[in-house]
Amino acid sequence: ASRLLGKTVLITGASSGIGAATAILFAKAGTNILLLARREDALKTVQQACVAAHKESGLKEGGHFAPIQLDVSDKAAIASLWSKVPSSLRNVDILVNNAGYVVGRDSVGDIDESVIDGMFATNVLGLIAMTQLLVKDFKARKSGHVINIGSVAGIEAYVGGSIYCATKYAVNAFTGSLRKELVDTPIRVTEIQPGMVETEFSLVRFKGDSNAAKSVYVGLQPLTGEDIAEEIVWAASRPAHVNIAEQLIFPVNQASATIMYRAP
Ligand code: NDP
Ligand code: 8X3
Repeated sequence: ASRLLGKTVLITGASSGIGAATAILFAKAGTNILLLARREDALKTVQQACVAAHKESGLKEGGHFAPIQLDVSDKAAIASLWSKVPSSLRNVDILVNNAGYVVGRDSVGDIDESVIDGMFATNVLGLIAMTQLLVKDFKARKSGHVINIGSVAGIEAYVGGSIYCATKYAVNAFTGSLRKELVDTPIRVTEIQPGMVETEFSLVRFKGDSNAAKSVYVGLQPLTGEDIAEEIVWAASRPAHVNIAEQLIFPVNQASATIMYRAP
């Protein structure tokens, strides 16, 4: 973790779940963090948790946490991002493209057009726009690390997941091309591919229906945001010559997008 001291991390979707847990763990490791998401109040709560985690660490490096309200599907907002970032935090070392969501489990033919557009705008086009912005800097500074949050849904398509799976397959393809393009540079490109993680993900999928969200995890112990945060921070803290290319992580009772054991 000493390799992370004083680094600056940018995390999209830092207001809940995996992104929030990742911010807190990076804060403990002595980094500075740009916390991006749409919900400003939730971002401020995460910022406070980062301040507390950094204080508890006793480290003197890092400790600057800037909440920035930003919708990654808003290209104009991304284009003007630097105007909202304190000048001391403009040299980002690690980009964590984590913002993403799914709505519903509808079959092809029945899916609302706005749901399709929204998922692609955030999960794919937002991730690409953020990467374009940061990779330009990384190339100029000859350093940097892009960490994209893919999914088992980007490796295995499942019934009722057509659009979400298509977005995560797109993330996988984009990340693969990027790693190959950057092979002659010190810039690292990682894709983290979680299975079932209990966050606000299912609540968002089922439009706030908490019973439907809970039923996703019945009979098994899902991963937590903290479990994935550990993988992200671990990948970021490998020696500079080591690139964790891809990492697929399941709860112990999950073996594919659709194969899981649920205790009766
Ligand atoms: P959460 O719903 O808890 O977190 C999603 C985060 O993304 C929130 O902070 C949300 O913040 C943010 N977000 C959503 N849309 C936008 C947007 N347009 N602009 C900026 N921020 C946005 O779910 P998770 O933590 O589980 O999800 C994080 C990532 O992990 C996603 O990419 C998801 O696809 C992926 N993943 C999740 C799995 C799971 O089982 N939970 C499994 C595999 C992958 P806000 O609403 O404030 O904007
Ligand atoms: C989330 C995994 O399979 O629940 O990316 O859609 S899944």
